[in-house]
Amino acid sequence: MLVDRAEVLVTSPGRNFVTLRITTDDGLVGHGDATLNGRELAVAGYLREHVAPLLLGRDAHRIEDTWQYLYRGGYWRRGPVTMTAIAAVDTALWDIKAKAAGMPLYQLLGGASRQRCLTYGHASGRDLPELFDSVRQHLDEGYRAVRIQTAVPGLDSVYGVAASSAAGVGGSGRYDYEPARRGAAPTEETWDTRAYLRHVPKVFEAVRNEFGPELVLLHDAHHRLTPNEAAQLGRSLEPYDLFWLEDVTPAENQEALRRVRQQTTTPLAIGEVFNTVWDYQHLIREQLIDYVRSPVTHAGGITGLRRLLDYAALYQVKSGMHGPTDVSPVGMAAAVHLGIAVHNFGIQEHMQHSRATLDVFGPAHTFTEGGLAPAEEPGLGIHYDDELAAQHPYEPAYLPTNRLRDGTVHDW
Ligand code: CS2
Ligand code: MG
Repeated sequence: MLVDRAEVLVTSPGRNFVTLRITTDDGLVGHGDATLNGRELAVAGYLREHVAPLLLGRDAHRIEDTWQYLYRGGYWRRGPVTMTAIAAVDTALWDIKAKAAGMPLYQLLGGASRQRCLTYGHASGRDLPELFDSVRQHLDEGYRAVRIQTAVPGLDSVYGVAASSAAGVGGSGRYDYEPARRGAAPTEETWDTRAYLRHVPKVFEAVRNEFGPELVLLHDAHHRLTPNEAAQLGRSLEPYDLFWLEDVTPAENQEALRRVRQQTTTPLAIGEVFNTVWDYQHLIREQLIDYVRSPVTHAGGITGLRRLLDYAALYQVKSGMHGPTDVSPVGMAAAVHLGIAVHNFGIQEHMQHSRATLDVFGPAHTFTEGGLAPAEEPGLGIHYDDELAAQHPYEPAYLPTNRLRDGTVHDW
């Protein structure tokens, strides 16, 4: 079963997506997500110019060999562009192998370890009434866990907070927040850590008072704090029993988490911008975190992420795969197949895609009782509509940037 074609598909139904499609000489088709938010064309170019030509004529069954060939053979290893490109090839080949075997991918990965993958949704609000409204919306839809993001008094716009309910993805009327903005350059936001640290604990107190002790709550600090500020926040949120506090500090310096871990018992999740097990080595071995956030799409695919999760399992660290709208329905399908199979599954992020996106990708996984279950058909369960995709050409879009009040560039 040889690779006959490798196509790089770019479409923009509400937001930009890059997908790799591999077709074998006996007509089997596999898809892999290659979307890197705000840098989409870098991965598309890497695949089109440097990887697709190398795949033609290769044995599609040799997934591990192809992974190593692209990782070691590419000489320049790791990093978001390379590992997203490798992820797309890997996922497409696993899709094909599962179709060749006539079974859903999770069956090939060892079968189901649970009925469904618990997910969390994105609740946000500019004020408490909006936030409560957004939480109720998620509960009405069946979510059992919600991430809480809120505006900060004195700051115009903050990560994770929809400008209004009407601003929801594809005009959904939901408080969904799409971080990437179409345009020729990034928008610029202003950040103030002290204002944020004063405000967030009060919000969680109000949410607990309103919704009680059992609702599963999460929060994303989005890489903005120093280790000591992160320790402060973790400690101030302990009374509200968070499932996790995410990306408290950039963590390029993994040791920085020691300081946070020493100061607070609030569970920590890190890694959506990490691409290989090496980015986590100390974090996992010293159990400085409780959840790894890398998605299939950015961590070298099923092969790369499964290896990372196997390492994490040795230290009782669980999965918490990144699942915003910039992980395409292909990436989400792969996450659900892997998530339902691995033992050390923790939770799956599930920000809902727009109707336009779902129409293009036709994912067959299902959301019931607050969890995602994989499609019960051979492969990943993706039905990509070329005609619809062609109606949504790529448009430049960027993630915002951040500056402190004195103009200093800060982590967004
Ligand atoms: C976020 C993302 O979902 C999350 O946890 O950190 O929304 C992130 O900002 C985007 O994926 C960036 O592309
Ligand atoms: Mg995040």
